[in-house]
Amino acid sequence: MFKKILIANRGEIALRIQRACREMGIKSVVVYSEADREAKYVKLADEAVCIGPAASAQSYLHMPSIISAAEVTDAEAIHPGYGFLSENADFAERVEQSGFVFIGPTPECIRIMGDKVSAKQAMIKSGVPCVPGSEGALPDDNKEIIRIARAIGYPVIIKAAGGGGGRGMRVVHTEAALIHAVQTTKAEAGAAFGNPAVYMEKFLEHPRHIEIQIMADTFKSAVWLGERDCSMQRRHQKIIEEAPAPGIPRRAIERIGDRCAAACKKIGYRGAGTFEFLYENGEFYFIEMNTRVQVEHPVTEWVTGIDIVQMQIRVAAGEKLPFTQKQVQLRGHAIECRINAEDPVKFVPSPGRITTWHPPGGPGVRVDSHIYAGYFVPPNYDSMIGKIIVHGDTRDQALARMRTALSETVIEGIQTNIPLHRELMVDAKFVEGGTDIHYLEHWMAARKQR
Ligand code: MV4
Repeated sequence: MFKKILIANRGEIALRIQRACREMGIKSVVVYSEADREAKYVKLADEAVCIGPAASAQSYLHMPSIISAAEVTDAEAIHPGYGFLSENADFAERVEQSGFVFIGPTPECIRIMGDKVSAKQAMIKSGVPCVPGSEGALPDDNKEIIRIARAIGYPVIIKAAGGGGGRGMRVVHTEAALIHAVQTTKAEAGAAFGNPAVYMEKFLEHPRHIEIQIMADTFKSAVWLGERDCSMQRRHQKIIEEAPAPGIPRRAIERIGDRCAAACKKIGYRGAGTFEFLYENGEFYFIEMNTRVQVEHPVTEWVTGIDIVQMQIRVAAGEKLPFTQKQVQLRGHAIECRINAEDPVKFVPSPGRITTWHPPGGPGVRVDSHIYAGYFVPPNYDSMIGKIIVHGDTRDQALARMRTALSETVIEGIQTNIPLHRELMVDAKFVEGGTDIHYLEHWMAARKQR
């Protein structure tokens, strides 16, 4: 096992990784920007290295500074967390070329999944069902593009190969709008991702976002750890996640989970990963794969009893997965609410100093957060400041526990989205379960009317 790991991230996930290291007897080095210098999790680490100014481009995204920090502290491995450099294949490559272990999949796997066209082709080859669409990138010939759209049937969606997570997409409802939409999406993709390639899919109008967590070792073992329902989102930012997904037959989930695990073996995947699906009319359609640990990993940890971050570290150190698919048993129900420092109505960020922090507690409540009374939320990064996760024997018990947890939580000095979560936890349709990806935005539009 590693003696020392460098954590190339900040905030709650840096603290989460640090906790995993401490539990495993591994020393941790945290890197920090000038904006994070005073944060308690930085002081709590065994070692801390300043890697530059507040701006991410000059610190958490600056590869030479991070690799130098690993060199001067004699770390053996680098954990990238989520966001920042976590899905940057060039970074993974430079980490390995500098003699460190990258805690994640190979640069080749990251690269394949980063290009959404090659990711989809890899999935089709591995037997994972995908949204019907173009075979690979769209050709230049307009007649051919029109023919492809007719074969798929309107509405269609044009997506950038270099996009993902909702960036670089355009829905097209009629043939009259098609060519202009393709050209515009290509131009934007070229400018934003340095890759003008786009592809086309049937546009699904009312899907749910269901994802499968997988974990693979370097000994050809790969397992899936259940699903998460992440449909409650706004502008591609998830705010509530839960496991299991309400109302989806277990057999259907098991079929798709087994396909994901088989695909991992086929492509030589290593570490933690997530297959994202759209789920509509009883069918799963692959859209993207994430090659990192995700914000919402705790809900899976709680229903499986598996520590995903520890498992990432073990697999990266060359250990075998200590369990088989049969030994993965799901128990109860978990729900996560992401706590953002933002105006609960207008959603504008609300950075500043937290004066009061009273976290919730009691049976079945977990809080993953780096905040404390006196903590300054910097304006330079994502507004998520932590997560409240609850578990119960049933979904109803988990919901009750989340309502209690949210009622106990006090954050003063900044605005947060906790009032929004309190409303959603008693919303009839959410309580019923199974709302689609558009539900929250429609709900908010209706709330505005009131
Ligand atoms: C889609 C889709 C409907 N049909 N693809 C948005 C993020 C990116 N991961 C893929 N996205 C979508 N792809 C087809 N063929 C609808 C979305 C989508 C979405 C997906 C997941 C979660 C939230 C979403 C919000 C709007 C659109």
